[in-house]
Amino acid sequence: MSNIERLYSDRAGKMRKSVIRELLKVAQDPEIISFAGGLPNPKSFPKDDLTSIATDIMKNHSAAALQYGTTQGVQELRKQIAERSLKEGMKDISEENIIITNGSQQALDTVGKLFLNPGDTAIVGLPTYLGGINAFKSYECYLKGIPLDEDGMVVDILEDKIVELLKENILPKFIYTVPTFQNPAGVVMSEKRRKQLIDIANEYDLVIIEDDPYGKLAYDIKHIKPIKAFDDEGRVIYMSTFSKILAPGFRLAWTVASPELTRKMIICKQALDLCTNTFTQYIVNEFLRQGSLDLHIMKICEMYKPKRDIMIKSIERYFPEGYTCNRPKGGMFTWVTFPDGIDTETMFLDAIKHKVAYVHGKAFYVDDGGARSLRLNFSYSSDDKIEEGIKRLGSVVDERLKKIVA
Ligand code: PMP
Ligand code: G9A
Repeated sequence: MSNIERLYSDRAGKMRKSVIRELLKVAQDPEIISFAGGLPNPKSFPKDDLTSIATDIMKNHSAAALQYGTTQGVQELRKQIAERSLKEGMKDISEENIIITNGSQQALDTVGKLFLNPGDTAIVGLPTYLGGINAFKSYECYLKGIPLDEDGMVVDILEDKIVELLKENILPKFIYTVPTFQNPAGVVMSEKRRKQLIDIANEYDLVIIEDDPYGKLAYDIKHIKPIKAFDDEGRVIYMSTFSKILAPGFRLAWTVASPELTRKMIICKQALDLCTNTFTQYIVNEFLRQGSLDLHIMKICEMYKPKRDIMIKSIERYFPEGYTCNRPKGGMFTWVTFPDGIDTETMFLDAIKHKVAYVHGKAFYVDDGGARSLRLNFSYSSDDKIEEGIKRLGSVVDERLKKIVA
């Protein structure tokens, strides 16, 4: 009889399964209306444009596009991303500051690999993206949470936390934040707080990981400057992705960082995959070169904004009183919190019986928070399914509340 488990690393024992990835299996049942995964709407994929670009690349550039590439990524694509980063206010950026990664998820893992020893501490906003938690936790670190309010991470509490940790001789390795249309809470960090965050990182000589997949999905506000735009000391690692603005199946994202950090991250990435998918880099490079991305993003926003509105209206119509819910100004998610007595994790089983899915709030916490909350994605489902799904969920909540009172 084999007992291979005894050979596993300590790290393997500490890894957590992604609740979202598990839910994707549940959501494959066509009868279930899924508000769970942060999936783009498949109708948004520009498949005709991508088909003609892919065909042309196969015909005319296959020797390079089907070959291994450099770890850092296709130079032309990095150049185009650098130009876009400059337009967003980031300073002194060229293709040398950019790495193309296999999704931002890989960038998160790379950051963990670069900074975290077993037993180290990093700081995250709470609630936060659970794929970030899982990536960092796999490096056997401790994560300390800082609460969010409607203006993003509460930086005063952050500073107190840093001081407290330093007094205990604990040096937090980095601060992880999703500042714009946050996953899961949908909030935007104010510009004032972005600047304060940079001041704090400068004062205590720390690194900030700015994870920004949703910044371009803006419905009610425009021109939000990334934190990286205020970074004069090269201590922000910015990351964004083509997953939410083009196609997650391409697995293409990028980091923007100082040359020194970029060099280090390239070495970390080499052991993971040698290089990012070359073929999809060629496709996206051409899509950008044709000037199609910004128009495409506008179309996505036109598709998602009404979905957000339908979801919020349906919540107001079908959820029993006592909940709080934000009206996100962009992104893909809204965050709902119910009165005491509701546990969204156990309620999930009832929801599945009623053929509707969400992600329970605890999944986005590193402490015992989030039990009364849940995250709802509004980009994936069709407009009529959004209303129907919220109606189903409303009756699930109603039944639960009645049981509590009884
Ligand atoms: N960060 C955040 C905040 C996300 O929401 C996601 C995907 N949902 C990712 C990173 C990973 O994105 P990808 O790997 O598809 O680029
Ligand atoms: O499918 C994934 O794991 C990416 C989606 C992330 C999310 O739902 O937050």
